[in-house]
Amino acid sequence: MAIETIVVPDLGGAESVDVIELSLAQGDTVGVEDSLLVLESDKATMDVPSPHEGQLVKYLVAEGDTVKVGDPIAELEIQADPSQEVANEAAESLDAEVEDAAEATVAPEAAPVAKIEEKATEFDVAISSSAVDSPLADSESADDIYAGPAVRMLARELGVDLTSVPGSGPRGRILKDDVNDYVKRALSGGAAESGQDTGAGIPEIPQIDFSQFGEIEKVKLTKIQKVTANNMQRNWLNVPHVTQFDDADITEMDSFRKSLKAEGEMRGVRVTPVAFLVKAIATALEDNPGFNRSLVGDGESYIQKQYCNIGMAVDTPRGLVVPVIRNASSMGIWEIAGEVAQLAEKAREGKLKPSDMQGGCFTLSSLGAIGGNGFTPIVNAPELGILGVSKAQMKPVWNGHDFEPRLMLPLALSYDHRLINGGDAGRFMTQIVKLLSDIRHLAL
Ligand code: CAO
Repeated sequence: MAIETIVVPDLGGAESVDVIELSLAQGDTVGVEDSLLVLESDKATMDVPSPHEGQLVKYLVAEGDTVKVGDPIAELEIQADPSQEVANEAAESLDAEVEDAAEATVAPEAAPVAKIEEKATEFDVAISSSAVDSPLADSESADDIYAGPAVRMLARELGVDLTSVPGSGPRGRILKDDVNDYVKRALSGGAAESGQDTGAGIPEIPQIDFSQFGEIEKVKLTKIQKVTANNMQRNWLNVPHVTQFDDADITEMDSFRKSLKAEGEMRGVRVTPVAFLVKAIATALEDNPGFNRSLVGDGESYIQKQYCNIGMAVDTPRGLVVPVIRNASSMGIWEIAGEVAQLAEKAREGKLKPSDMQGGCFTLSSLGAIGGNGFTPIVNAPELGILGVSKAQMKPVWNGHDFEPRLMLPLALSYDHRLINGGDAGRFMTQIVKLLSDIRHLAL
């Protein structure tokens, strides 16, 4: 037997990373490819797989440490002369990982040395993660959970459904302590009382054999549909929603928009009401910074964002995606209109990268081109608010003397009532209505 020191492998460009999880306990037996620990950079989490079969002597780092390429991280006791068979096995499985990682649009140069899980916090959270996630994931929904292999193993041992466990780690990552706390709460009957449990105790919808009523077909959900389903349920259960409604008089805005048609044709840009909505939201977000926050998982603090990125829900044949328009408050209407069209096209062609869908502060969901009088959108947590926009219609509006035909745009603002109160929402909505009703204010 010999002692082998394992070092931090090539990190695909990241200079230093944090150790966020030690996957084994001292003395544990480890197989080739088993995760030794999990590292986290600004953009990704990485499982560091064991290159050998053996036993963990000790870790040379602790959770929370910062490490760089080549730093020693663990000592393994291994056979002095590992068989060629084992080495081949490792090489083969690393090759397989490269393919998996490439499929998941993760930087290919980083894949041979560490399993990389790109981060995402919005509707897209698992689009990038599942194909390179832990081999221990044992169910389809488990693929989309932000947790490392050791946590998944612990959850499996304890029979815990990770979709019900709120994560307290960075960006909601589920930690071992979260699983243990969940079990403790469940055993003491306190899971529901704590207000944090999102799944336990909810009666299941009965499974029905529909074929008894007629011909049926069972169709697999797309990846995006599965991610959307999980995120919608998570957000619906976690966020105490309130939805506030108003109508904006966009008569002038729409005639100005139409007057831009010829210039738009020259520029190759079509200006729809969505460009004005993005601009109005970005302006209101800057003036109402309370909406540009996110609650921290510990419930003790919030993050105040100084940047202003607006997510835009796009309806695609594969499902709903939310690309992000960056720094929207500093953009003009032409620029925003171009960005809206470009992102919508990329979304429909399935060409959005995970990074195109990250970093949103607030979401716009416009069903204006489709129809409807109104709807109550679900907050895209950890954002605090979402504006649902329905179809503008000519309506008779009382001007103090007569009814006038005006083009009215129905708006619905859903917000997270944990951080936003009705007064905040009223001011935010009133400003959006004012900006859309008199777009000269957008220039101020
Ligand atoms: N009222 C009336 N007409 C509207 C409108 C509104 N609120 N919003 C857009 N329109 C019009 C546009 O002006 C355009 O008509 P013209 O070319 O004659 O001017 C037409 O509708 C088509 O718009 P579009 O859909 O091509 O482009 P858009 O910029 O309005 O919207 C996008 C882009 C990506 C937001 C939209 O295509 C989309 O995917 N919406 C769906 C979002 C969604 O699914 N939300 C639900 C999420 S929660 O389940």
